[in-house]
Amino acid sequence: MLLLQFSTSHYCRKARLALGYKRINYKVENLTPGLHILKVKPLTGLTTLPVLLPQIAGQPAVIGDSSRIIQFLESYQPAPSLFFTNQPQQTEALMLEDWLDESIGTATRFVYYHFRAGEGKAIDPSLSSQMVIGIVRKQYGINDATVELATNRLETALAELSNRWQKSKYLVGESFSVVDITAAALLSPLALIPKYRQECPWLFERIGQIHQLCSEPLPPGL
Ligand SMILES: N[C@@H](CCC(=O)N[C@@H](CS)C(=O)NCC(=O)O)C(=O)O
Repeated sequence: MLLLQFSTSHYCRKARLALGYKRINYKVENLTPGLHILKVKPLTGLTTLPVLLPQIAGQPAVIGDSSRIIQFLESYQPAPSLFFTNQPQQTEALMLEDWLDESIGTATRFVYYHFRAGEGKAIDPSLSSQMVIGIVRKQYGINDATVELATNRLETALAELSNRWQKSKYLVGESFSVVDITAAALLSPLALIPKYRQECPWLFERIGQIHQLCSEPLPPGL
């Protein structure tokens, strides 16, 4: 299998964690932001990464979007499973995955790029890095007002995740699932931000454990 990705993207990390958890061999191709559209749009009709090319006879040629990639992996190789056979738990898992994807992964992006352009500029002050950060901020409309909204959304999310992860090893039910993988991947960029490191040690401990379980190198900062 071939995973088309941006090496630093937290959504691509989510797909890698799932591939690693299922012990599926794959290769990655790192694309250049901006130019990636030339390759990706004709394949999926979308502009986003990750995209998985299974390259296996009888399987779909192309799968875009991290959630659909995990659905495919689950049907291609059901064990170990990231889904639930219990229907209410499966519904809860898919709803939480969607909330993490659509709301919290985006909020993390806003807070992370705001940090990298300001307080965290020293992480990589080079012109090329700051140019990329500037382009991302413009593309997504990242500014003081939108970052404040994103920070509030993250606060609610962290309260909910703390509640669930401190009660049990798993965010839903009694087994490791797509929800644990999604939260670990999409919140991992916060590991570089001192405020979150100080306030949420439990989060980074769990992110570290999940990376180990999925044989994925730790994210920057951990
Ligand atoms: N819902 C998508 C979101 C993926 C996403 O936002 N990817 C970003 C990188 S973190 C991307 O490809 N952005 C480039 C673009 O939108 O042109 C998924 O889960 O795969």
